[in-house]
Amino acid sequence: MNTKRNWWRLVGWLLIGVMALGMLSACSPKSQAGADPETIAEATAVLTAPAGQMAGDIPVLTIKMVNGELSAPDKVPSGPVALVNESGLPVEPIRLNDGVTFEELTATLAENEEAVLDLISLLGSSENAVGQIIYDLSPGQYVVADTSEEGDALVGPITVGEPSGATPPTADVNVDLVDFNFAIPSEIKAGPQLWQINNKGEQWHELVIIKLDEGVAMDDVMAMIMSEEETSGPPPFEMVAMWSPMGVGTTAWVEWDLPAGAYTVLCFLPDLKGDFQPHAAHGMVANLTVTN
Ligand SMILES: [Cu+2]
Repeated sequence: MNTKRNWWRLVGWLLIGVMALGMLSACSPKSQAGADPETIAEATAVLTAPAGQMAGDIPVLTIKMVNGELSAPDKVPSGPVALVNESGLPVEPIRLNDGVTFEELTATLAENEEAVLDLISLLGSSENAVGQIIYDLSPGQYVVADTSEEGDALVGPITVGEPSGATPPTADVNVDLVDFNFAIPSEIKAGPQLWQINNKGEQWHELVIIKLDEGVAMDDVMAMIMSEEETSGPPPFEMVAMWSPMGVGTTAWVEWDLPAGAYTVLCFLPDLKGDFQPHAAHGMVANLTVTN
């Protein structure tokens, strides 16, 4: 018994990436059928991977595939932790809000997927990352979820405990996400650069880097985002890199290798505490020049 329900899609309406511009005009999230609790139970059955192998100074969280199931250690230290993903699937750690148990999460998934949003904080991830992503993990309970299109697996609970004392990486580019803006350098170097991304706002945020097509202005993109019309065809820009939604107070390090050029940085997430307009419409847009 293994119904393929993508529990991740319950937050899919929040993961408004460039691929889903048309969703921005939708006024409410679409509900999906419940996740199969047995699938989740199966996915959590294997917790055999060794914890705490060190990548330099920084402890690692290794995610593996064991007998077709995601496998994770049951404990890692707090502080900077490198995600070593050997599972072959795109995965992301997710923090359970204080007081929320793994059992409560899985039970809620089975009953009311939208309610899960009140139980968790996403940490973000990037498919464009060069090398390992490092998360600043605060103590608490975590799961790791398969974030692929067809994915439905979830492994946990992972307890994040005492601090390792590891030194956080030194970033080349430091970005704060706030309500509603980016504190970001206007110019950075081309080639591999380590970004430190901090959500210092009161809402979840994401960081999407796009390159506008020739002759397209940011106003055109905003008009498209704000349009009630169903959009068709490819968007008038190229998606260059993306850090997916991250919760309040979270920090992560990701290396991106951007070629020289002019880019736009923006956040498409809806203002859940306000008018549900995309954060970009409230000013969460910045220009970024990458130079050789
Ligand atoms: Cu935002």
